Amino acid sequence: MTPSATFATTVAPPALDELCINTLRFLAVDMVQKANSGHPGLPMGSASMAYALWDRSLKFNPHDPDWPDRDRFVLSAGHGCALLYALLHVTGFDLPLEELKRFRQWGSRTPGHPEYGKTPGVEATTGPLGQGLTNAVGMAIAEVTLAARFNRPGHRIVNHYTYVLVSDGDLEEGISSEAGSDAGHQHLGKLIVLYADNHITIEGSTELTFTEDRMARFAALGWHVQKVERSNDVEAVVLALENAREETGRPSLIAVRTHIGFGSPHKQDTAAAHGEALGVEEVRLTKEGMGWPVEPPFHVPEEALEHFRKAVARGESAQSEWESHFKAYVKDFPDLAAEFSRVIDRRLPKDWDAGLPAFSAADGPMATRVASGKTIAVLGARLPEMMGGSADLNPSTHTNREGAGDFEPENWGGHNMHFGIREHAMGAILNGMALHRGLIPYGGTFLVFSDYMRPPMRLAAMNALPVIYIFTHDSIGMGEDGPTHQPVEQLVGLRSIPGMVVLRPADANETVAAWRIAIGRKKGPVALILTRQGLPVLGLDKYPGIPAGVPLGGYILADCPAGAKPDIILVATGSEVHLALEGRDKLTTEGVQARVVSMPSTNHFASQPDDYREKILPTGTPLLVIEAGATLGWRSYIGPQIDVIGVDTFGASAPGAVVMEHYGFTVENVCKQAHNVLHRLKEKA
Ligand SMILES: Cc1ncc(C[n+]2csc(CCOP(=O)(O)OP(=O)(O)O)c2C)c(N)n1
Repeated sequence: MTPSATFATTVAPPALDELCINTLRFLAVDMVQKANSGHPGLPMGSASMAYALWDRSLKFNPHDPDWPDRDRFVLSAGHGCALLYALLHVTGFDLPLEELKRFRQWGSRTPGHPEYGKTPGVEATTGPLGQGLTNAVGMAIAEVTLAARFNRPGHRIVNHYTYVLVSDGDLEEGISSEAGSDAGHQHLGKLIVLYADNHITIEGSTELTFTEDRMARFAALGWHVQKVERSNDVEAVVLALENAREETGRPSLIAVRTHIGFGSPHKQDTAAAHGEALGVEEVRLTKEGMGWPVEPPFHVPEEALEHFRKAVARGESAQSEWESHFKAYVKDFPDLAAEFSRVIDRRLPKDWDAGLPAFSAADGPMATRVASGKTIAVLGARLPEMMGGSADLNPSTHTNREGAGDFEPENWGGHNMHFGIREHAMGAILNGMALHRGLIPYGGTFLVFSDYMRPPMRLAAMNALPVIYIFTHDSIGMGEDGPTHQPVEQLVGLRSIPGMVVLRPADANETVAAWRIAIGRKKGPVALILTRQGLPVLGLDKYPGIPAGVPLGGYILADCPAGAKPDIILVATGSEVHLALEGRDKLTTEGVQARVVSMPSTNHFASQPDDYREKILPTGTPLLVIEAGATLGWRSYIGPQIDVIGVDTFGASAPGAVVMEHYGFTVENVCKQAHNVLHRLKEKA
């Protein structure tokens, strides 16, 4: 396969470029060496191409990292983050050199892999390979769809590129084919990928595992592909980037033949440069070999800093140019401009939830997936920023919005997305859309296939991204397709993701309440778990507590006669709530007083104050939990005799022993918690 273009010049970068590139290289080397942990090889090899992009084309303002029309840059090979932190520092983001010296330490702004929200200028949490590339596809989708919606002749207020730096690992991961296929199909011409083609992964040469013709593969996926043979040829990378931007109909892949650990006399082009500090002696030899002062570490030559910091003036001028365009836009299109600001700020319009349906018993039986579809139709009409679809299951997941148009190549104004049978990419694309801002992304599939998209869901939770999942066919109750399609362990699995709100509504009215929560949640994902089968509708006349009860996670749906103390509490979720209600009626005739608690969200219930939870599930009253899924997880409702030292939030970047201590895994804390349990039991006795 011949790439669309090959650049094989051998020009060494001019002196100032070289000084700047070496500044990046050695900042990364020193960060990893000081932490004695991290990945020096990729930064050393990729510094020149990153420099070519950041110095010559990337549109960004270090003093306003969130300016909406900036170009996006995603370091998909997140393990190489020392390079990103070095770039952010030298170009003038709020990342002082001190933070680079605290690389990978507790509480620093330079965690072991880039974390969105922790470091200004980091556009996405990356590290799990393939995710960043696919986030970037989502960002590029957001760009074209917002451009279609908001740009007007003479007014291009949405007009930026999405750049990504990937490694072999990113392209080996299967998700890159899903994402590449979708990006090629959608003609995302403003997506440009720089590939650090260094022929090395952890176990050695890519000859071991990765011998396909990558250029041919991406060309077949509909991409424009180019090769740059020499990584240090800044001008060749600059030219390839220009070509990529000129190619408007296809996304671009630029494979740059980089050298892992460039400059290290004993480690360059070997796996030894990948994932550990070079070592004091090798750092010395590398610096000497490249004419760099051995001491002090973290050396930033004034001339290089001065050059890098021009990014601030450049960025401020690009931003102010955009702002003056935007002012003119406000004048010509005041309503659209206000709408643009609203969606970028994630503000909901006034009365956004007016007109949501209220269902009556006569509407039933109705599957909650159907109620969800009806709710989406109403919400979508009021919230044009809602955009989503499913992994080829729209007719089953009820995720299609009538009249909202299809998002298709060159018809980017459509709201209905067709992700194809690509759940993994769908999850990561939704993350990219949310990261970009301006959209409320949602995606659907069968609950059992949520497993295929678990990695991006975990990242959505970690990044606190407002992404909505619509998972239907939610239990063995889905029937005939059998065990391969019947989810069992997925509910507990989703609930175990810190920050993921899981809602399994019992009927159509709980479904509406669940959607209200999902749309209102601006920080963090929500999974709606919906039935395939029809369910009776719990009319609001008989069950007026539903709208207020669902947001509490669990509430009393049907109680014992006034004043009576329940003999037992039936706790149920989703379709099993109806079983609990019928069971309660029968138990009453048998002389047993039963309360029915509907618990659409164990997460929300767990976060209610103790006295509320005690009111709903008084200590000592027997419980029977009814849920058509794995029973693991319900044990935490057993009572005061149980406590757990565990991890219910995402971890932190620091040496392992420090992390363990901060999370309470110490002898002192074990004893303290043991005393707490004993004390609680004594009090209850
Ligand atoms: C999904 C996933 N699997 C495994 C890893 C662990 N890992 C980190 S880097 C890497 C591969 C290294 O090769 P490459 O991507 O070429 O990076 P380079 O050696 O050029 O730094 C692996 C397997 C990961 N980060 N993400």
